[in-house]
Order: sequence, then C-alpha cells, then structure tokens
Amino acid sequence: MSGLKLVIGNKNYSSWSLRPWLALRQAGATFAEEMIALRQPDTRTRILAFSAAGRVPVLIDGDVTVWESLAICEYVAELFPQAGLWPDERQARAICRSVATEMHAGFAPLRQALPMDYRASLPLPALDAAVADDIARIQAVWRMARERFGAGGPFLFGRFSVADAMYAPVVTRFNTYGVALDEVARAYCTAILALPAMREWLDAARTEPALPQ
Ligand SMILES: N[C@@H](CCC(=O)N[C@@H](CS)C(=O)NCC(=O)O)C(=O)O
Repeated sequence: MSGLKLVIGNKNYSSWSLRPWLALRQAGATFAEEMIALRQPDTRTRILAFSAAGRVPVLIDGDVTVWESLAICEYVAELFPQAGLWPDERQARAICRSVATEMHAGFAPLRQALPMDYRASLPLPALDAAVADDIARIQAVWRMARERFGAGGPFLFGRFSVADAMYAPVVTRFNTYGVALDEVARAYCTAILALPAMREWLDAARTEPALPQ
C-alpha cells in the first residue's frame, strides 16, 4: 500500500501519535511521516493544514483524511486485514474494542499526572486517588485480557492488536516514572518495550530537542 502519510507530533511527547504509528508498523505498512513540533508558535497552523480538528495524529490516504488515533487504528486494521489487528473471534474482538475504547476515552487523571516523556527516567510524583484508581484499573484490564485471551502470545489478546497500540504509551509512562506494577503488568510492559517498532520510536525520540513544559 503506497501513498499513506501519518502526521504526528514529537516522538518523545506525543502519546496519541505513537498509537497509530505503532499499528501501522505492526501491520507492515509502508508510510511517510510528517512530524509537527508541538508547543511552537506555528503548531496549530501547521496541524490545521491537515485537519480542521487541530490535533495530531492525522492519517492521509489519497483524498481520505482520518483523524483521532483510534479511528486511524481502525482504518489501518481494515487496510491490512492480514495483520489481524483485531482478534478473529467475535467475543474477543468485542472485548478488545472495549479495552481500546476505554483507553481512548478515559484515564485523563493518569495522562495529566504522568505526561509522556519517553526517553526520560523521572521521579514518581505524589499520586492522588484518581490517578491511583487509573493505575489499578489499567492493571485489572491487562490481567483480565491476558488471562482470558492472551494464550496465543505476549500481548493483551495474544497476538498484537489495536488494544496494544492504544496502551503502548501507558507502558512508556509506567516505565518513565517507575510505577510499581503487578507481575502480569510487568511482563506485558516488557513485551511492548521489546517490540522493534517501540525501540525505533524511542531511538528517534532520543534525538529530538526538548520542548518547553
Ligand atoms: N483524541 C485525540 C487526541 C489527540 C491529541 O490530543 N493530540 C495532541 C498531541 S499528543 C495535539 O495534537 N495537540 C495539539 C497541540 O498541542 O497544539 C486522538 O486520539 O487522536
């Protein structure tokens, strides 16, 4: 498939950009990238040239523009059905979609308290109850998926799925801030961080200039 372009933010900071980028890489897609530096005077204007929603990521496929990370992952799953980015079995697929959507729609306290800074190792700030609840809920979701559907591989639903793409930046946050995790979560994080695509993203993140907070 040629002609795909993914517009993303800085690899060190843009957690939403990582999700569809990883889905594309895991699907074996060939695609161009355009990086728009966040928190710059021209950031908004540059993003608006691609999407009136004013947010990255944005996927351009000819005359089709897809925005919102989860919608892009859905589109990638349809473009590359052989990649199996959703589980084959209907019940597993429904739960995988619930898990992916819960991430897309939720966990704002966690995202706010522990912003993505992939290349850094940072002290864990004092966490309020809402953040602690998010961390507990994420681990419960991961345990449920691994126990019920994870037999075929190291990912939430066995083989790599959109759910893994959606949680990959959570894995990097837990890693950056040294969040204490249960055994299942630790093993899952190890599997995600070992993906060649995750290492590729991290290597690129390491070369980017730091952004002002
Ligand atoms: N719900 C959106 C969230 C996208 C989002 O918030 N992206 C941030 C970067 S990670 C952004 O574009 N910010 C615009 C700006 O900083 O001007 C999605 O899932 O794609």
